[in-house]
Amino acid sequence: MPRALITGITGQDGLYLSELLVAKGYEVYGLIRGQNNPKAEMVARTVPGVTVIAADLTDLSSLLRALQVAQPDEVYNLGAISFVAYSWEQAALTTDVTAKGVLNMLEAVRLYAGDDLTAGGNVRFYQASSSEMFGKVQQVPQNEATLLWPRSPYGVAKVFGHYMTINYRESYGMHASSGILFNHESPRRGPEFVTRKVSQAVAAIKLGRQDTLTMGNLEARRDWGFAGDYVDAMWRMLQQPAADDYVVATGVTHSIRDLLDVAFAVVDIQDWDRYVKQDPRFFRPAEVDLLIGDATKAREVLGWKPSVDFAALVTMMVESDLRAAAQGS
Ligand code: NDP
Ligand code: GDR
Repeated sequence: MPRALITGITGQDGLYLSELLVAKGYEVYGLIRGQNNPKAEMVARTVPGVTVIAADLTDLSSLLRALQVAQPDEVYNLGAISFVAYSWEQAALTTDVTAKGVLNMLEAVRLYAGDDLTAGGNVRFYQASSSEMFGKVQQVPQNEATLLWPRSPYGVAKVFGHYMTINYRESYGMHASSGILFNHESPRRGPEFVTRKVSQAVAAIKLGRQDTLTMGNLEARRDWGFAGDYVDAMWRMLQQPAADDYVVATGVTHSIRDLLDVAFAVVDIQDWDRYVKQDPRFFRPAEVDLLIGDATKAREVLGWKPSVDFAALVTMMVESDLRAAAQGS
């Protein structure tokens, strides 16, 4: 039975990935931080059979102990401070977790694997890199060779993690791959991110529980896919004979206005202008440019392609929040 260790198991991707791996017959271990993290119970309920281990990405020795307990064949490093807007408010903390946390995890794997690693590596490592690294884009669409130009403390931290992953691959022969994933969403998306903020608000407006949705930049554009599809790409990367970097994206971009159009249309509201306000509070000090991913390499090498398009994704999220709101959750 293959064994996997996932950091960030309480997050959107951690839950989908653990479900995928359990279904494939893996024994799955997940890191939980904090002395009494209420999400531990949610993980146990959502993905029965997963074993949780207390550890924190900022504490190398806790990561080493987690590896000794899990004895994984595959490590998926998904843990991060992942909200871009927040990264300006706590840039140093974002650096500690999202940048240096990657180094801690890589180093823990190296220490854990010891000679085996230098001999070719028996622990495979996945790093959750991001399209935010492209920032002020130098090429449209973006692929694995596009110059990185991050525009937020989060983006800068992800660039560090990305190059450190490549460095461990090149220095120690570690089977370390980096997935440069574009935005991916789902009903499990945190409510701080724009798609979920909109889907929750649209459901509440439809049910008469909310009358205003306060937004930031409506002209921003993203290449949005479904998280369930994207965790499958992560797994495929670690099944390759050699580690590498891959862009994972749909190749289609939409604006926040498009998101509002589709989300409100699900509840038969066409004139959403009367509900939506803008507030400078939700604008960012710097925005990324036209993010569109070119996932040709993932398609050709991994055999990966997205299965859910933008309209289906937004509809799925609004319908899920309508059901949750109707049930009073
Ligand atoms: P989430 O924000 O949903 O989850 C982040 C996870 O990181 C949570 O489990 C959180 O734990 C954990 N975490 C935070 N701080 C620490 C810490 N100090 N030590 C250990 N774990 C910690 O993110 P997603 O699931 O959306 O994304 C997964 C990864 O992929 C992240 O690294 C993200 O940056 C990256 N990514 C995401 C994309 C997306 O569109 N979703 C696109 C590209 C990259 P807790 O619940 O306890 O806070
Ligand atoms: P992003 O996601 O920054 O792309 O990072 P987010 O959903 O937060 O923002 C997307 C775009 O929407 C605009 N926007 C708003 N965003 C939020 N959150 N709230 C608003 O009210 C709002 N109004 C407009 C933003 O300006 C932005 O342009 C996500 C995270 O998952 C990262 O961890 C990941 O690396 C990248 O996706 C790829």
